[in-house]
Amino acid sequence: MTPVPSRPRRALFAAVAAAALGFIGLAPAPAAAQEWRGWNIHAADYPNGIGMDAFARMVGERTNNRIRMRTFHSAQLGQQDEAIQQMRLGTIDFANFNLSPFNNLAPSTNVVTLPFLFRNVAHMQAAIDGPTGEAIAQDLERIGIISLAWYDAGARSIYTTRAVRTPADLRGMKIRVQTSDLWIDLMRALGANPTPLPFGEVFTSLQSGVIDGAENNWPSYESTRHFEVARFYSTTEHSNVPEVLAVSAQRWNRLNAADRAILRDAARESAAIQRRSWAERETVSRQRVVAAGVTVVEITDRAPWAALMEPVYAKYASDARLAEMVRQIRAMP
Ligand code: BDP
Repeated sequence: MTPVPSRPRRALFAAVAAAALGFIGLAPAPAAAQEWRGWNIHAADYPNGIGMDAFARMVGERTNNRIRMRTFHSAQLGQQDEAIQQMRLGTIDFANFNLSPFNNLAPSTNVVTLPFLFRNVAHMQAAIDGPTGEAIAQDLERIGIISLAWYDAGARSIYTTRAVRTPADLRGMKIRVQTSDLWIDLMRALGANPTPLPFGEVFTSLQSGVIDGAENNWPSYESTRHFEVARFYSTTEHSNVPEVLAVSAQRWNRLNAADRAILRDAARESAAIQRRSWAERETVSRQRVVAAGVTVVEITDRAPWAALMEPVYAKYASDARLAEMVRQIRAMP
């Protein structure tokens, strides 16, 4: 006869059984769980941070936490150039990058960086969501970076410590640029003295007078507080270079087709979230800096600026493949 467990023993038995069932039923198999580290240059509440966190959450939910993603915001894992190297080595698993730091590594990224190419953000989005984006994704894959979706970065304009109304006003001014040959030549063609620096060094460099200005969109100008030290924002809107939400090929190559589809879908959905948040933040950022007393120099006639860009096109868009990409972008309705 099987002895019936006494009351306390029955309770213990039930508790152990429940714990075992709970473990089997709820906890993910520990061996299969992956921890992914994400890099973000911006703060968590910036549109890109909001997009990346949404991406991570969706991937976690849809893989039952087999893929657990955590984004390290505010450049905790280093500046952009280092983060790109780390992605290629596989020590960072996913990230949101601006495409300009790829200019020297992936030729087609030069096309979307080119000055005064896109008529507006809608034009840029149509290009990057179409064949232009596919060409860039191919080039990035060759250097170990898998593009999943494209994030907005608005239009970039020049901001300075004294008012700039015409290219002549820029002559000899030290203007910070991202680390890219195209950016150096672009600033030179405008008559300025280009100074490549990591994003995180711009504030102190403005403060100490190492540079006289930089260029960026409204949200970056505001969130970095650069507006406190460079009080003039000239709406040159010279580049609409977009951004990528990407994963390391090291990780990607080990994923099965089903998980790849989960990541792609989540990335696209996160881009829709980022773009909505971007549109709102552009307005808010502009209002904030104006309220803080920044002088906005409205550039209404961009023709004199665009006219100076001819050498940049000659150098970066003359190769047959890139010239064709430019032609197709210009021909878009
Ligand atoms: C911001 C981009 C960021 C760049 C930064 C820069 O979102 O990725 O690092 O500009 O100018 O708009 O370095």
